[in-house]
Amino acid sequence: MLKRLILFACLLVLLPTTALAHTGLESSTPSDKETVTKPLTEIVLEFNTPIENLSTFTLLDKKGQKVKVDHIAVEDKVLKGTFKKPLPNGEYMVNWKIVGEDGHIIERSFTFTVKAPEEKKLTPTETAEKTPASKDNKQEMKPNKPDSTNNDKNNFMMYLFIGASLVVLLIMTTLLLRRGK
Ligand SMILES: [Cu+2]
Repeated sequence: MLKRLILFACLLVLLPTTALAHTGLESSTPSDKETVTKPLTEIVLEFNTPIENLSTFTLLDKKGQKVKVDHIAVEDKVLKGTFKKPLPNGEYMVNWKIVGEDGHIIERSFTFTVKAPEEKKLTPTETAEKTPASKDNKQEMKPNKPDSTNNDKNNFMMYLFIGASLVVLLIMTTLLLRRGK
């Protein structure tokens, strides 16, 4: 009886932790704040769990205008957008919105810059005098949603669950030990 109760209490502690491990972005190509120096025709986002088919992303340029993504596909953990033509040079923001394994909707964004040599302008002279990537171009585009908001909320809920479960466990053990004496 005692063993069973303790086992039950342990499960109480463990269950919420697994249930609350939300799906998150594992990696992306381009990655956050990356400057891509080759023609870019796809954006790939990899998550830490499989994601639902409803998952998608939008791409914005520096002015905040939507850039058309020709095709977006979800496969297991990967969300991939492809373009028929390479993206013009400039700064971009990816706003992704996915439905994770546990059914939670998670929204975040990241930025990247495309600075590929443009085919027409690529004369031998110009290739020779490649301008080094200036650093002041990188800034400006701040994600409209700070990455931390959702995470903080989720983490708080997780700690709340764990905390509550620990209290329950503690009370149960104390009661059981007392009764045993
Ligand atoms: Cu979740």
